[in-house]
Amino acid sequence: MPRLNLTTGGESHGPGLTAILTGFPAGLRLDPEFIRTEMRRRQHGYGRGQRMKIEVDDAQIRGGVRNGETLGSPIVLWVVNRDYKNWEPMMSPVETVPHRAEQRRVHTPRPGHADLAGGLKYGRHDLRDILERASARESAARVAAGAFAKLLLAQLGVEIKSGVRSLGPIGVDSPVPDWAQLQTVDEESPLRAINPSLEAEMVALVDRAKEEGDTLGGAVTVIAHNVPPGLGSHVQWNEKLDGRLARAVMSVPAVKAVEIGAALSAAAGFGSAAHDPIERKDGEWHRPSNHAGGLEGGITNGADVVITAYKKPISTLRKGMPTVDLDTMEPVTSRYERSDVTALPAAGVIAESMVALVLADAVLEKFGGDSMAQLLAHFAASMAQQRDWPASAGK
Ligand code: EPS
Repeated sequence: MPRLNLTTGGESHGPGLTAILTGFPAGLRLDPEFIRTEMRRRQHGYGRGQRMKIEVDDAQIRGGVRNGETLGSPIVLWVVNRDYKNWEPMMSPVETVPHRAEQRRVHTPRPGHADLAGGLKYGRHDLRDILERASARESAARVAAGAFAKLLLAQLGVEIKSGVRSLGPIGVDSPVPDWAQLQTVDEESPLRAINPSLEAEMVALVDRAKEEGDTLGGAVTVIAHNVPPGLGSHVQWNEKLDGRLARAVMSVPAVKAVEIGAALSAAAGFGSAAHDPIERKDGEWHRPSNHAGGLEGGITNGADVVITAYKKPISTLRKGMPTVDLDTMEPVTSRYERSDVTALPAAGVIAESMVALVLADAVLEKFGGDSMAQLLAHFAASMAQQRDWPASAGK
């Protein structure tokens, strides 16, 4: 991200998680209740494990904010792991624990998790040293930072929402949703399904997977509404906003594919069906469809930015998977470490946060400013110029 930078730190069962967000302008008034709600939204969802009953995630602000307003200095956030007390002293960063090596040491790498690749890379004796950081718990820190990005974007009128489009095989043929459909997603429903008529079937499938010791993935769609045209650029590969968004959304734990707009169906048909006609209505640019998902040439075109993330099933299965025991080098079944059956609704909230961070970064890149007042003034001037285009371009 050229303007913002987010670094997170912390292990799943360590004392807590830190997020440090730099490049954020001064003068944004915070809404603590909104930040809290975002953290709770990430914890919600049918199919989560016992951990979410232990944690009550909250982002404590440790820097970069004074009396409820950002200062322009690094925003420092701290999310406590309540579960840490159950893992002390084994997960203590400072205490030396006798026989630490034998305490819940992990030596059967789980297929699909970072265990084997991370163990090979970092040369650790205990795969817990890998899995503690690879755990999706880290995403709590991203959602905390993402709430700041969402609050910034809200000042420009940009809103972001998500919903579960499919779970396992249920809903795989659902069409790409639009903003109006996402507005109807019931935040309190078990799986935040976009099509509520699929919800009961989805819940039953989660129950079945749980009974069988298995896990599930699926697809979540995120839409950013009222995005100003002109974010990102066509001029250089790494400035294209579709690529920047795809990278950020792909980094959400277990996401293995990212689709912009209706890319999958577009790729299977003719160009005449894929592209969105250009119309001029009442002095405004109008597109009767949005197959492009709000991005053309790597630049936002004013339509809603639509991104679908495809998440593989969680890689910790109660029934285990074939693997090799690192102590004996013999084939065994992977050991079970408490986990979720599915975390799809949470993935939607994390993906929203990543989209918010990338869009906030692109907004700051285009409109600039060290304070919200400067940013909003530059934004208003730029939008006025765009409204008059092409006349404003002269001859
Ligand atoms: C998570 C916390 C973790 C997991 C989950 C996400 O808690 P624990 O490992 O203590 O049960 O529930 O992580 C994974 C599914 C994973 O594969 O890493 C959280 O806070 O989101």
